[in-house]
Parts: sequence; structure tokens; C-alpha cells
Amino acid sequence: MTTAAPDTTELQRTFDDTIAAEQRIEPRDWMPEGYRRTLIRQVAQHAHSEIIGMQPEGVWITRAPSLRRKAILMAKVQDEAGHGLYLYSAAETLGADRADLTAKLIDGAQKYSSIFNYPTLSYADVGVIGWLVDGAAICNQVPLCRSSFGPYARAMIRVCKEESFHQRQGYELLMTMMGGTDAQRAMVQDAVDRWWWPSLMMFGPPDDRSPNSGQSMAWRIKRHTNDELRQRFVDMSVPQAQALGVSLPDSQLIWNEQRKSHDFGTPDWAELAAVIAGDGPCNVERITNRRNAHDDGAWVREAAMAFAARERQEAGQ
Ligand code: BYC
Repeated sequence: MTTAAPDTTELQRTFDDTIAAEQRIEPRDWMPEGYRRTLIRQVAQHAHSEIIGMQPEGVWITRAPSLRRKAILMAKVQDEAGHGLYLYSAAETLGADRADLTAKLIDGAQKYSSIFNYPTLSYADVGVIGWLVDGAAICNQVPLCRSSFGPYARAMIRVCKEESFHQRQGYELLMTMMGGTDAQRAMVQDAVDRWWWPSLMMFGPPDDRSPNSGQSMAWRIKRHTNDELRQRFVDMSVPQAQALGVSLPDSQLIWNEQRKSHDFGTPDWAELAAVIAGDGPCNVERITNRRNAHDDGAWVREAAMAFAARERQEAGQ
């Protein structure tokens, strides 16, 4: 006796019910092709961001001002490599091929976060990346721990724990510098002035120009809109800036008693569009470095493949 395969309507109903019941979709479950494509797009972009995101801070490892700072920074940059690897693995559970994803990053066919296309000009930038960039990442990623796709949500739990350490180390670094000389305080303020607006842009375009948000929210891949998370980040950062003793470079930033939230200025959306399109200050440098690292590692991949093939052959004998 054969059992008829369930038809698409029935599969779609099971999928919809799973999402509505706040349960997870797992790799072997049926899923609409659009859901799979959206997740591969977002998870791959996220993985690429972690890998490219190693560069702006990585260049400061050799110039860290003490052994302690060097050890902390090395651990942080290594964590970012780890996050990239979990996320590529999550994308593989959706049927994506890791080599193909890397090729798409290098060829510019897939995106990575706009924030990593800005230069790190002083050591204070390492602290500000920890405070603001990792802070924005946490704001964005904590809700992703409840994302409907199981492997992505589970990867986010570990990533967020590590991001909290990253944020704390950045804030502690800045606190130390703010307790130092006038020149050090000026370096911190300069870094805050340069990173504040790009950090707000990390959350993506405003909701009325975010083509993917509606469907991604309906599928519960995203749990909040870009503007909701941006607002949360501003409200979180203002008291932290006060405690640190820095000003945020926005003359329109003010507490709104009615909304119980801060009003703030409008990020330069034309700048975000240009950076996403490949025209930011460091896009070419970041991709060139990634391409060179990939080419330089070709012999390692070949050796690993040859070793695996020999092991398989010996096991078969
Ligand atoms: N940069 O419809 P929208 C880290 C694209 S790394 C570049 O709102 P969506 C860290 C967007 O992809 C953490 N592109 O899209 C590592 C879309 O283009 P496509 C990075 C952006 O997906 C090292 C188009 O614009 N975090 O923490 O609904 C050191 C329209 O946007 C950006 C993640 O990757 C951008 N900022 O929402 C330190 C989080 N914004 O694909 C720290 C996971 C938008 O249609 N991703 N675009 O051609 C997400 O949460 C969502 O994908 C986004 C965008 C909120 C970013």
C-alpha cells in the first residue's frame, strides 16, 4: 500500500500553523520557496557581515596599546569569525552551498552590513565599535533569537551572549579613555561623532522604504521593524552616552515625554543607499582583502580535500 504525498495546500497549512503557534520551522520541514530564499539572503548577509566585520577592528590588533587590550581584541575578532561560521552552517541547512555564498560575497552579488565600510582611524574606534556597533547588533539580534527558523534562532542565542561581552569590553575601554587625558577624551568624542549615524543606519532603511520587512515579519523571521529597533537603540544609548560623558552628534535628539521615547534627526538615507551600492569609504578595500584572503587560502582547501579523499579511500579498502 502506498500513502499519497500531502499536497502543497496541506503542507502550506502545516507551515502556517507552525508559525502561528510560535513553533520553529526546522530544515527538514516543508517551507515555501520564498521563505527559504529570504532566509538564505538574510542569514548569508549576516554571515558575510561577521566575516567582513573582522577587518575594521582586526587592523588594530598589532597596534593595541597593552597586552591586555591585545588579548581582548584578539578574542573578540576570533568570536566574529566563529559567528560567521555558525551562520554559514545555518545557511547550509537551507540548502545553500558555502563556497557559492563566499563567491557571491566576493563578486558583490550578496550584501554585508553597511557599517563595515567605514574606516577605523584611532584606537577609540575599537571602543566605539564595541559600544555602538555591537550595541546595535544586540538590539537587532536579541529578537532574532525568537526567529521562526530553528537553526538561525539557536545560532543567535550564542552569538548574543558573545556580543554582550563585546559591547561591555567596548564600553569599558571608552570609560578608561574618558578617565584619561584631554587628548584621549577628544579621540573618543571624535569616534562617537563618526560612528553614531552609521550605527543608526545599520538597522536598515526606514519602514516605508523597507521592501522585505512586511513579509519577513509575517513569517516571523524578523520580529520588529527597522524603525522600532532603531528607536530602541537610541533610547538605550542616550543614558549610556551621558554616563560616559560624550555628546551624541544630533541637535534634534530630545526626550519626548508624550511618547516616552527620544525624538531624533533623520539619518542620511542617500548615504546608506550609496554605501549599500558599493560606494562607501572602504567597500573596495574590504572586498579586495576578502578576495586576497580567499585566494591565499586556496592551498589549504586543496590540501584538506586531498586529505579527506585519501581518508575515504583508505576507509573503503
Ligand atoms: N547594510 O527591506 P530591508 C556584527 C539591504 S555583524 C547593508 O529593510 P531586511 C558585528 C537589505 O539587505 C551583524 N544592506 O531588508 C560583526 C535589502 O537588500 P536585498 C550584522 C542593508 O532584510 C563584527 C535592502 O537593503 N547584522 O554585529 O528586511 C564586528 C532593503 O532593506 C542594510 C545582521 O546582519 C545595511 N545596514 O532588513 C562587530 C542582522 N540594511 O537583500 C559587529 C540580520 C538593509 O533585498 N539582518 N539592507 O537586496 C537583519 O536583521 C535584516 O536583514 C536587516 C535588513 C535589518 C539588516
